[in-house]
Amino acid sequence: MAGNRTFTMIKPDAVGNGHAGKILDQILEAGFRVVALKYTQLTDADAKAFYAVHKERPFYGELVEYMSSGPIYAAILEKDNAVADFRTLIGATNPAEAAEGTIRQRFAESIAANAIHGSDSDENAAIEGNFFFSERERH
Ligand code: RTP
Ligand code: MG
Repeated sequence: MAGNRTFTMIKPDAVGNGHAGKILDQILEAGFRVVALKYTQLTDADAKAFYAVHKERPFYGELVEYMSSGPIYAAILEKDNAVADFRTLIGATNPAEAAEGTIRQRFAESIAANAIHGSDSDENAAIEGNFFFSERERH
């Protein structure tokens, strides 16, 4: 069975620090299949649109600036129970609260520069995957 899907970004801090390979390795080791992958950089407008749900939050400006500050990897991942299992794998938003061995505990610098994104619902996983990948790029 193919399982279901989530969407992730390896964020600018983790790419800049050279952690992308180790993070991808941990994702694959955890049983996720990469069904789409690209190396790209968000423009200011892209980041504003992607994070529009957070536009009233106090950290929105900082988040948009940070997410457009350098290259990222964006990917669609497949696994049974993908959304929830991936959130467990990456750990809490604040790396100081992230469980031992999670991606954020291992690689994140701070609550803002926290290494990786994971969709929070099946619906958002589909919206976010479609934001980055055309129909031809996801199978
Ligand atoms: P993500 O969407 O990136 O997977 O993270 P999340 O669900 O764990 O956290 P969310 O509440 O959706 O926040 C999105 C991203 O905004 C940044 N943030 N900064 N400075 C702050 O207090 C703060 N709070 C959140 C983080 O980069 C977070 O991942
Ligand atoms: Mg979120």
